[in-house]
Amino acid sequence: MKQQLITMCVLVLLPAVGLAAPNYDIRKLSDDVYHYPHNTFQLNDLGHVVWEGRINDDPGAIYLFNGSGIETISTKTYNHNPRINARDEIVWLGWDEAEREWEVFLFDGVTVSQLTTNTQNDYYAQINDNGWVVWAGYDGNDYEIYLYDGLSTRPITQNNVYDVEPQLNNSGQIVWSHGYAINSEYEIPTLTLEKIKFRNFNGLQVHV
Ligand SMILES: [Ca+2]
Ligand SMILES: [Ca+2]
Repeated sequence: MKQQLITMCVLVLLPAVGLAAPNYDIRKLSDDVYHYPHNTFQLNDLGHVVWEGRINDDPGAIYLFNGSGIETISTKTYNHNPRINARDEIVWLGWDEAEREWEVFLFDGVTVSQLTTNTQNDYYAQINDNGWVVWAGYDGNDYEIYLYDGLSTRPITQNNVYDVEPQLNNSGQIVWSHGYAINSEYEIPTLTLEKIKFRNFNGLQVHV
């Protein structure tokens, strides 16, 4: 699949003077943003931006524009898909080279911690403004939804079908794609195909 580099910019709307047209301040943040396959950057309500940069030819470092400067949150290679909340807390996926699978990492504004330590893939990490994190993790049989509430992690699902693509809001509600049984004829060749197939089967479920 084609890989694409884009330039990361942030636009700030400045107060208009009199009847003059609004002024815009466009600031270039980076020209090495990794844009594959998608969701490699995000803007929060503070006007701060997180993105996934590159180390050599690999996707890698996680960067944060904090309104005045750029912070390097992680320089580990193969970091991916950072998400930021309104408190500048960030989650992303980091590649575990030893086990060759993805883990979930959290930056709480001060330090980086690892929310998963297993030998299976974890995907789709999302964070709300309370610092709660959800993701989908493979349990050796199928995917389940997990929630970290700032103190501990617990499974939200426990079944024999694929549960993926979780999102959560600031009330702690979670929505995710609830897929087909593991004995289905379908495999999971890529994440892109996975999304389409799941939605064509059983639609969405909401956990309140
Ligand atoms: Ca993992
Ligand atoms: Ca499941």
